[in-house]
Amino acid sequence: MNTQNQSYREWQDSVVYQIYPKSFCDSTGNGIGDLPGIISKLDYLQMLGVDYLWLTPFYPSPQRDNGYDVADYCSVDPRFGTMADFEQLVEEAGQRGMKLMLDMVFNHTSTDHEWFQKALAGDKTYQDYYIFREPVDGGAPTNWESKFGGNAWEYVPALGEYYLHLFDKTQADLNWENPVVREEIYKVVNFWLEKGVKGFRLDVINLISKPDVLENDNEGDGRRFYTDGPRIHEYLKELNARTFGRYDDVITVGEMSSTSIDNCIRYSNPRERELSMTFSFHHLKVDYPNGEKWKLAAPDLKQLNDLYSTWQEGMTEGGGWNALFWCNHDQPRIVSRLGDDKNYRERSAKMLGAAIHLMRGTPYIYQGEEIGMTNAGFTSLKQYRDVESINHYQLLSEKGLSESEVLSTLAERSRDNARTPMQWDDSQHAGFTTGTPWIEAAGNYTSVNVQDARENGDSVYHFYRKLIQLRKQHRVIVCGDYAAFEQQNSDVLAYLRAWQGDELAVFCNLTGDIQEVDVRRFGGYQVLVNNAESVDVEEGVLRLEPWQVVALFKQG
Ligand code: TEU
Repeated sequence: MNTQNQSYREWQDSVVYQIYPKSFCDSTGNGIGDLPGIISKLDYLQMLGVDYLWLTPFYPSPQRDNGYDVADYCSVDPRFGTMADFEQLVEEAGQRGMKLMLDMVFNHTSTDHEWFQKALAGDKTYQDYYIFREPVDGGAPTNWESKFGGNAWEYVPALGEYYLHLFDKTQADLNWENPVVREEIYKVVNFWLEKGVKGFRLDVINLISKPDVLENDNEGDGRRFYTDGPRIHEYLKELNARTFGRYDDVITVGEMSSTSIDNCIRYSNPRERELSMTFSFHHLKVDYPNGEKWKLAAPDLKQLNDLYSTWQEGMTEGGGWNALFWCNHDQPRIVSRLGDDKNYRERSAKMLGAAIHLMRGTPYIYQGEEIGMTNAGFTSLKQYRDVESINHYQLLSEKGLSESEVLSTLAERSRDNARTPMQWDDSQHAGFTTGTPWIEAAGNYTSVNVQDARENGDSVYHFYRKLIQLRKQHRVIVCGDYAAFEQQNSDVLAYLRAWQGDELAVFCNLTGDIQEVDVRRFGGYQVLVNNAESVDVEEGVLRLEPWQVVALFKQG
């Protein structure tokens, strides 16, 4: 695909850093991370070189789903600080050249939200803010399943009706068909725009449009009826026009569950005036046998290769824009999941970082990924905090798995793997808090921490700094097209980037074994990236060490 005629927007050489405030840095000693804690680490983030800071929800919430159950969209939960703290964060980040991206959870509210409380009290106006339905055959209106397990409807005896919750029963789905609800949403976005926010991450935004008629799904869990739903593009165009689309310096990213390339092109092609870019998750399901998250299997590397080719080439062809990521607050740590966090932790972490940072799109770094943080290593249910994980402990036990099988599954799949405290140094609780942390730190913080990473010039941290700098130095990384490098070995992720004569060839060994690639056509190219001691090319054959990444570059 020739990308010469595509125009590029200023933000497209940017990198976003995701902060999970609850686990980032606690300034008060109450064991919970907070906004002043983030402010205290802005120099570290500036040194890393990131452009946007995406904060997951810090709004008032009962914390049933760690803030994705919002009880008030336009204020700060006291456990995280005050609105003055937020305003200071915007100001001080701006002084360091960084902008704030906030997480907007518009598919559902907490059942503690005053809107839902008024609905429960019988106020018809507010009942129409949600999706209430009469029982069908004496039971739930449909057989749809919650993504956290169980049925997706909750019965309210006082009303004699059910309400829909695609997630936890304390997260009631909003009725986007109702124009009054949409107006409420626009007020929220404009409130934060007026606070100087320059980015928005839209939580499961492609689930907001439900069909007029809700029916049983006899082929699945119901997602085919509401995913990329009937009016989703209409809603996003209206949201864009009434809020962030009125600014030319605000970026948006939609979290798109179970979506398609065609939809993501429509969501992110600038001609559509919907969003700037999209998160899709297919590449993070290559270790889900038959798409089942709670079953363990080795990753399918051929599927991973194919997915990257189709999504990179497909989105480029259609003028869409990918968010590039491995980690977030819902995903296990990638160095544990796809790398080797025992024998090659730093090298495999660097390889995985380079694999996506040299692709076409906007890279997202999740807190701790830049120092190669690993999964939590929890061995007991009492260490877990995540509602989804705790639900599945019960569900897997009911399916007959033994205690050790259940705990082994949680240890690999739990979202808590990403939510352990950021590891700042080797002091107690990894320097995250002087109190008792709301969740235990991973046991390796004495050797895996920011202090060591900054002092070690060969650390994952300094490698990520270089990746971020390369994106700003070489337009081929931002603007270049993408083509899979034709080779039959799926244990190597290999691709080519080209832009106005510049060429970049990237070779990632996805395994702990030595791999060989024919690179005769790249003779004379310079080594731009290498995470091992040396680059071994003999007679046109590149010999990749375990977990080695090599990027070869030719100036046009
Ligand atoms: O995640 C939606 C989502 O698709 C994942 O949560 C996934 O379904 C879940 O982890 C089961 O594997 C967003 C937020 O990122 C997540 O933290 C929230 O729990 C969820 O929406 C509900 O708001």
